[in-house]
Amino acid sequence: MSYVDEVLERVKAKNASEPEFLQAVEEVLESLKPAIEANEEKYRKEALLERLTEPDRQFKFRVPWVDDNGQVQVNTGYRIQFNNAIGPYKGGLRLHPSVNTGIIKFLGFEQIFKNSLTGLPIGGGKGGADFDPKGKSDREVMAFCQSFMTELGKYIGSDVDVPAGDIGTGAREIGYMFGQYKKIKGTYEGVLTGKGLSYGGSLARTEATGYGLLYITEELMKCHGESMEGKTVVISGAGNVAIYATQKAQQMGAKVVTCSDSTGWIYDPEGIDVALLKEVKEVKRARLTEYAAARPGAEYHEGRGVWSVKCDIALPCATQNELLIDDAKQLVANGCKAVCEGANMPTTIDATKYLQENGVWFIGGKAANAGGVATSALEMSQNSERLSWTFEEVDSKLKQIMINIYHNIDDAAKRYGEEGNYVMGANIAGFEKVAEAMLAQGVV
Ligand code: NDP
Ligand code: 2IT
Repeated sequence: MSYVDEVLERVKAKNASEPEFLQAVEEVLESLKPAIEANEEKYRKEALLERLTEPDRQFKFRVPWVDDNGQVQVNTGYRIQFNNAIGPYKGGLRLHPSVNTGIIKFLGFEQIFKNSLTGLPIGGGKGGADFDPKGKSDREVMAFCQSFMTELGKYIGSDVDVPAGDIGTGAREIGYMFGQYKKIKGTYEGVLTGKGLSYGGSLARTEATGYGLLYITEELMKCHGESMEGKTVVISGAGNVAIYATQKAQQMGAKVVTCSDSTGWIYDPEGIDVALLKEVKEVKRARLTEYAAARPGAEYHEGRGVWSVKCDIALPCATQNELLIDDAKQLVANGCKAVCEGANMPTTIDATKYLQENGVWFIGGKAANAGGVATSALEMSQNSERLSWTFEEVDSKLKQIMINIYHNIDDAAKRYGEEGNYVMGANIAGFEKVAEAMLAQGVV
């Protein structure tokens, strides 16, 4: 049996109750096969893949807090420090009722390769809690965040592990967490990214994941002799990534006709009104029905359905496993040319294969959404030198990073005779740097 298959079997047996983690590991290891086979004996002896698929450590803790009725609530908090071969652990905090060990582990595992692809010195980690910020008052969110950080604060630090936002964690939550860390530790350090601009945040971090997604998509189109101008784009999600992806796509001359949340989706043939979407989602924290109510030409549909809309480009920006095999078939039938993932693992493995086999240019999340964490690393740099860069400076660095990622993954795929397989290219390019660092640092 090949070394990859051997390790895959072991990982499956050991983590049988964590389907998302197994999905992420399978996707990565299968596509690393050619790179592993070239060094199989050495990697096997060093147990490189066993070490790569086992987190350095994982914390799971109780988060008690008091709601507005005086009732004590208890949530479960997580932080998984996966791999710090190339830099301090880095990755977001997800606050969503679905959060469990397997989900945080899949996100932390993917973060290792994504962070490596940015070319910046950041390792992989992820955390969060099964807390649902929806419908909570600001005071309740603060109470939760303070209790969460009271425990998390023991394990993180600006040179150790630097969390950030993810689903359910935005500027408000990061602010409360930063305040509590500072109070407990008494130090003013860049321990979190995605901070507000008045206390160490970076310009363009809010926009970075969505903008970065469009920079790499634009480069992909350009390298195939196409442009974004006049293209019809479908986007899922209506959060941080989706909003700024929509904004940048429109700035590039494309028309974005959909968005979605966990209850329904919008088809807006005139093109999504970003200012209205921001008002509904960022200010009012309301449902998309409010968008439709304020926009006569837009249709609201219950459930899921954005992938049924005819488009040139599809950008999944909500959550994992939201683009399934039937959606892939519909996209292909409708003539979709490119799918680039703003979310983490939004496309199932069979759907990914179907898209690739049917000539759709497909860039996975580890490459396509790396602009967020890359800009987080730029925030860390600014915090270390106690300076802030202009929006244009950060944005132009972000753009260059995304263009570099495109060419690195394209080159890696070509090196292994798989031109156009950007999934393989990303996994291999991300892996190579981490593997080299791990081997150089000995058995740790
Ligand atoms: P937000 O919380 O800002 O927005 C998430 C959006 O996705 C919301 O519209 C939400 O709808 C929808 N959504 C979440 N969970 C589900 C679900 N189970 N089913 C259907 N819809 C859902 O998160 P982000 O925009 O920050 O994150 C979106 C994705 O991008 C995630 O996969 C995240 O890991 C990834 N990502 C984020 C980065 C960042 O910098 N923020 C960086 C790189 C990747 P509703 O409001 O109804 O829940
Ligand atoms: O999935 C991700 O890359 C993020 N949620 C952003 C992580 C970060 O540290 O900015």
